[in-house]
Amino acid sequence: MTIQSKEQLLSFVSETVKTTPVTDIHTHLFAESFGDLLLWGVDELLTYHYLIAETFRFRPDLSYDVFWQMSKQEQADLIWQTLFIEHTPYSEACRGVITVLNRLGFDVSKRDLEEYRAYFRNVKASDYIDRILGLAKVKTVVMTNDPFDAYERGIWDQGESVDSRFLAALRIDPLLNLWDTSWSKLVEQGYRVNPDLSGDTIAEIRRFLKDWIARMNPLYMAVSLPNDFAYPEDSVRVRIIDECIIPVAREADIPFAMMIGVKRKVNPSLKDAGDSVGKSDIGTVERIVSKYQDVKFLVTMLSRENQHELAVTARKNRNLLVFGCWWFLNNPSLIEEITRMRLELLGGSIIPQHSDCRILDQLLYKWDHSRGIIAKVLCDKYGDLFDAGWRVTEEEIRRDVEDLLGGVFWKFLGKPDPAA
Ligand code: RAT
Ligand code: ZN
Repeated sequence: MTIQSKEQLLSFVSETVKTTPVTDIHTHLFAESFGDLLLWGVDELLTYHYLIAETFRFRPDLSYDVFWQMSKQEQADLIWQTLFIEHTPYSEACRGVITVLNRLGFDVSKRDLEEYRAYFRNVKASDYIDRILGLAKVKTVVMTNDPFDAYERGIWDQGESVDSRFLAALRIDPLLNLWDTSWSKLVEQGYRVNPDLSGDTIAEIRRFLKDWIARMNPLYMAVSLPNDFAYPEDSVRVRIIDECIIPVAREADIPFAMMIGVKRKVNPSLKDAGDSVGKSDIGTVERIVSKYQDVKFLVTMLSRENQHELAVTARKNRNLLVFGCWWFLNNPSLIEEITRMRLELLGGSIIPQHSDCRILDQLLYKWDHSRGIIAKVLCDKYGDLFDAGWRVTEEEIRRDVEDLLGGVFWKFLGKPDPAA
């Protein structure tokens, strides 16, 4: 049905963005069968590493050691007291907690942390997964699966049936960023590798990747890379990319996802919260994606300064799909600016957002907040076309939104959306 009034257009766009189920292409969430790796509940929400960093800013006298020796509940109490009671929780990560509690039906005006805790004591993980995925309208979650993690390896080795709503991504950071220590972990797993890449090492790394692809059936291989990642370069990292990752990605027909721009451990005392951001050289992305046009690349960059040139690079290379507003960019003002710019340069051939959730409950806020912004930007774009006399149908809007919230990803992979 063709939409005839602007008012009707804007309300239909907003409603469609709000209700269309999402494929969340990068998270740190896990299916229930992964046991302790699946995090959920109010104490996990409060001890999210984004909030830990914010808490230390208001507690100049708090020793890092003292904090890390506290129990999770003690840490959560301190964070609640510092960020929510002694200050107003308007940072995006704080606001997220409030959105989650509100969406779960709690009276947040009571500020009663014990009441929220009491609820979680009586909830079963499987019911909670259903509840959160349902409320957040997330149909598929892509996990971050680490073959270097002994606990996780154990789960894959048991080969338990995996919840089809949770799909795998093979994460290979240690291989590309910490070869000095990770080569020995490959040896422990039975691969004949040498620290200097001599002998069978290259073939054995390929065998390692192919074995894990066979075991996990990942949608892509992924790595986070430092802001000074350079390509080409005479380095172990680049040799492994050229001689292992690229041929395996080609053969398995899965993308290589590069998340570029992290400065790891600028403050090691903060642990997971101690990483930062740096500007990267877009030439690195340009050179690698144009050299391997028969390989698919999913790319996100961490610094705001790289966003425009990344979008332009995607215009030139159809094997490059830009995704998400990552980590320090996952804030309303930046999501809006970046989404607007990407739609203007690339139309709908983008994945505007992923959640990066570490705690299941966060799906509620990360997607609520992002959907609101995506809807706002889309309303402007459809509105501009309307003003120029272009008319769209409801079916066309549904098609466009479904594409942005998952369809583009599945088409890029060349796979049917299993949840469709
Ligand atoms: O956003 C985050 O939680 C970061 O700590 C990282 O996990 C980042 O998203 C990554 O995947 O490396
Ligand atoms: Zn992540």
